[in-house]
Amino acid sequence: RRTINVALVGNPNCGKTSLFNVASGSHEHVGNYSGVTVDAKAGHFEFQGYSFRLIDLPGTYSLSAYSPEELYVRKHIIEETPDVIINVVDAGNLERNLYLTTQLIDMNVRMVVALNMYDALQRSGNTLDIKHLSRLLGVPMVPTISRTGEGIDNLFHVIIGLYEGADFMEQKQEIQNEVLREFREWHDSYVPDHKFEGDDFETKGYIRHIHINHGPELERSIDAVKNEICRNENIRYKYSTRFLAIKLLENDKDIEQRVISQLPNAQTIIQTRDKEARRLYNVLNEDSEQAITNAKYGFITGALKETYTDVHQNKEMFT
Ligand code: GDP
Ligand code: MG
Ligand code: K
Repeated sequence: RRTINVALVGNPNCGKTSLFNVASGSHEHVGNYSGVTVDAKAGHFEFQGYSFRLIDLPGTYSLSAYSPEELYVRKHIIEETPDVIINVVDAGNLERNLYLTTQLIDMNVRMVVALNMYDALQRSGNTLDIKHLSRLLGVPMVPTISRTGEGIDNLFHVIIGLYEGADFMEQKQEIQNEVLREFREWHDSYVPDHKFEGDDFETKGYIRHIHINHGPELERSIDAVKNEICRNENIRYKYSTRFLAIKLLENDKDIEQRVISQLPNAQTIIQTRDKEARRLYNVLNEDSEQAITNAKYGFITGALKETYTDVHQNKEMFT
């Protein structure tokens, strides 16, 4: 029986370790990383006839190369290639938490968002249109309360669906109904104009990968750098070349070193990056790293405007 490798990625204090404990039945200490050591805990468990290996990664706000935690998490994703990533998100702090989500989307990893601390969101009276936000991001989202364990089964049902992918329908007879129901529910809301049935599934595919749109100027530069990277036809990339292009435009030194040591046309790639960075500065009047950050927050703000209602803000409008 194959083991499904799953990694928990999310901001500090969003409930990763609590989720790890409740899913794996372990009793890891819930506390902040001291900052001195960076490591990850692994837990093993069985669910619905599947074996899982779950990794609790250190908390990060971003996937840049600015802290040991960020580098560690990124290295884990790139080198260990987990089958599915659980992006744990504090549902009460969406704007900040979804920034990391947009970077994971750039990496084109298979993932599900655990909308954790959902109890706090419910208590606040604020509302979130989960299905719509899930569609806008192109990522399935499952509300969870890792302190009590609510939603964790649903989360792992969706993970099984993601892992099984296109072969899932063929195997559906062998898979317990509960798994299929959860996954179908998510799928139907996720691709609303496409009903989940039979052969249709495989041809249309269920992963509707969405790029975060960074606006025309940035997208043009990302494409230019990406095209240069893709000239290496015989290189098989373990992760998204779009992610590489974005990281180069962010002046990410770690990715730059990887490109220089691994790609024969690194010099032309870096030259293209430099040329595009200068062009961007001229048209946008900000450096490319800042422009990318701003574009990502712009995307998040827009998505939340459509899906999130803050009761306190509404009240202010009437007083
Ligand atoms: P981590 O830093 O991401 O590993 O987060 P922890 O698992 O250490 O949790 C941080 C704090 O949030 C702890 O006090 C948890 O008890 C609490 N917590 C975790 N999940 C939930 C949840 O779903 N709801 C609520 N209300 N609190 C939670
Ligand atoms: Mg933790
Ligand atoms: K913590």
